Amino acid sequence: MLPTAELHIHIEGTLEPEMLVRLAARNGVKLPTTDIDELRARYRFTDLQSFLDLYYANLPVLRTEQDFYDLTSAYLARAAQAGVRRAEIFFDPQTHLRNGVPLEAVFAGLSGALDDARDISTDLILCFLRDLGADAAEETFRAALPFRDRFIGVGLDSAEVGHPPSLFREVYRMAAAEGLHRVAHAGEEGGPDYVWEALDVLGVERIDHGIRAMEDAKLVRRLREEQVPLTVCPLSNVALRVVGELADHVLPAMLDEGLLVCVNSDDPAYFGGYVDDNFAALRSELGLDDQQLATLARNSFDACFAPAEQKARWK
Ligand code: ES4
Ligand code: ZN
Repeated sequence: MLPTAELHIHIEGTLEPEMLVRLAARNGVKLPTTDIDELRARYRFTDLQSFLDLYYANLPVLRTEQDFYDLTSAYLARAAQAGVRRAEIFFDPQTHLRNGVPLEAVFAGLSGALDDARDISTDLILCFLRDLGADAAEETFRAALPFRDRFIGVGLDSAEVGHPPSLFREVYRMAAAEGLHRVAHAGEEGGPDYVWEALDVLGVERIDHGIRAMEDAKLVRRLREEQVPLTVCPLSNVALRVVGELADHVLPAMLDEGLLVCVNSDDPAYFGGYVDDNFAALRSELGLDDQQLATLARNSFDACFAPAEQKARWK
């Protein structure tokens, strides 16, 4: 197993159908079906929005601190098996607030599970839902400030097109002033202009996805010269039909261009696998060799926000 860091993982996207059914029963939440096979059959998508619709529809089963603890513990156990030594975990507080769960319960469950994970280095990144707009993001950020020491950065996710990074200039300025790291989803369904904006307007240190940056040669040069990390999620891109099939993926071209790309699972319960499954698919379906896979793993440690002495140990 190749040791790696996982830098693009939505904890809500690790909700396997079995856990969904267990939490629904525990909390008295009604599901359309409790048949695992039927639930899994619904995990099929035509685009990002069709995935997000199901992802948000499932999340009301998360109600208590214990639910967040159990979800996160299950991910960390599976990630350790996948060779993950370092995980920087996204969470979507706005979803849970909308579902009536207080931030205290979300943070307590997540950070409780991180504290109990002995074999894996972890931190949290708070994501704003871009389709809820900038005012909601700022309000969420202020509400999260009492928990400032529980997360190391902010991100931007959910429906991309029509919600460009530049709308979020102010909340990213507030996050920078707090000394937080900044990342953003860009260039998944949105074009290269979204990647430019994330860099120039939000000042992000990493781009999540970024595969459509390959359509803009000037942007590729910028990403290479500044060695901006790109957290690519191959199985996610296939599941959401951002690419036709894995054999068509631009990841090998990104490596050839000298970009700092790494491999991640995004929403593994929904997209057909964890980070080890992504690595295996890159080998079997894209023909990446040991050296290329090792480069991807090494890049992930370069790209992570852990202290330098920890990074040196992993590499
Ligand atoms: C997401 Cl794949 C993806 N893209 C954008 N937002 C997300 N939230 C969870 N998964
Ligand atoms: Zn994502």
